[in-house]
Amino acid sequence: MRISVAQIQEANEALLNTHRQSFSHLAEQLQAEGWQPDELIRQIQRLQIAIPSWALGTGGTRFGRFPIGGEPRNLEEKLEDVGLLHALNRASGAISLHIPWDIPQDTAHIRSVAAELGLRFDAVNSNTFQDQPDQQHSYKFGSLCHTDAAVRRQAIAHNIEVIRYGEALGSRCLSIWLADGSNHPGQRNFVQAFENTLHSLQEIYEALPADWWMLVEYKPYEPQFYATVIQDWGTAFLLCQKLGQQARVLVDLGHHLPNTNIEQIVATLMMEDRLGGFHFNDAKYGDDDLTVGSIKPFQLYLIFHELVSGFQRQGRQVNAIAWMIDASHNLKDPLEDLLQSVEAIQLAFAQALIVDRKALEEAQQQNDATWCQELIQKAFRTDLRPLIAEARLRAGGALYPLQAYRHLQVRQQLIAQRGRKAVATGL
Ligand code: PSV
Ligand code: MN
Repeated sequence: MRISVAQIQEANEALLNTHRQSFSHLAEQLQAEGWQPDELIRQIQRLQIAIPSWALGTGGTRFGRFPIGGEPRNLEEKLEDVGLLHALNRASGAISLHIPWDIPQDTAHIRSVAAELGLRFDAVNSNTFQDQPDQQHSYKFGSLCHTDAAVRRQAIAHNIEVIRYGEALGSRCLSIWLADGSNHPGQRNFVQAFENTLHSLQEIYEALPADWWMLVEYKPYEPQFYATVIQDWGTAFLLCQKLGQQARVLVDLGHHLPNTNIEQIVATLMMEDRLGGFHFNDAKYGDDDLTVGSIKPFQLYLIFHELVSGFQRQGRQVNAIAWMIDASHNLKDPLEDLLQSVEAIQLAFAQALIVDRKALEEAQQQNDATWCQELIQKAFRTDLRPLIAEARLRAGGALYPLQAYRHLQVRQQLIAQRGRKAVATGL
């Protein structure tokens, strides 16, 4: 299924007048504060968020899964779904693949389908946390950290294979998340596990094309509940430092223990120029993979405040790192959830763009805590939804993507085409 320009225009029709009024009011307000709405819009349009190929179907927990119907049955249909999102919001112009869940059989064909939909391939992800039916050695006791060199060799070879798929698709980074760790005190020698992981990563790093990045993702627990080899940003950072300039840390928002100051981690990684990418989601308790911005929108905004400050310091554009969503949709329609997530990311980014950084710096120097907080909260409390809608409108997208999605009955059509029982690969 494809969404045409005419369908988008038709969906926008009824909303145009109200939108014009609210946008012109907001634009005036922003201009009065010294911002240029056109420039803000250009920056918002530049931010493209990769959609994970594994999150287009309903997720589940170990207690069950409740498929919604019409889920993509193969990679082409996954591209088609991301194409639908991108047609609506013009901000989801990339897809991140997980291998072997989504092996591109015919890379030239898959590339041309993606190009036709205006999509590019973001990070390719390896998977050594599950055993595949045809694999020789098991990852039950780890992969890159394993005590047995043969298991490590198999996991290294898999990662190199993923790089090759990525090259054929035009991707520029390999994203590695390891489930390696232990469940029981004393089960594993920490030092040996770290060193094995480092040496395995070094071999993969050597196979990395010169213009690629290796993204190293950390996570404190799950599936291992006693110790995880790459448990936190410090461990990931240490590995990256030992590996070389092309290795960078990937921050998944759900991979922190409760109340961790993620924005401070982001600031430190940017200071050291080691931030490589993001997996956006939101969480209440653990790695809950909920809709971005649904639980802690203020935290998301503070993270973007550090990101924007960091990019401005470095003189870089916002598209300098890999932006991805990593979420699971257990109750909602995955496509609806992804539309909400992308919008939440855009909003937090836009709010961070209108922080008066000069005034903030002065207030910080004077230790004027009250005024610092005032400046930070002012931007967060400005309703920038009309600005995001205008950015979409100018790019040919829908003023209100979620409403347009429902109006066009996308899910019903996908069910009619693919069947009620179609279930996507993923977790
Ligand atoms: C692990 O929880 C993770 O965040 C990693 O990024 C995996 O690749 C992904 O989720 C699998 O769904
Ligand atoms: Mn992740």
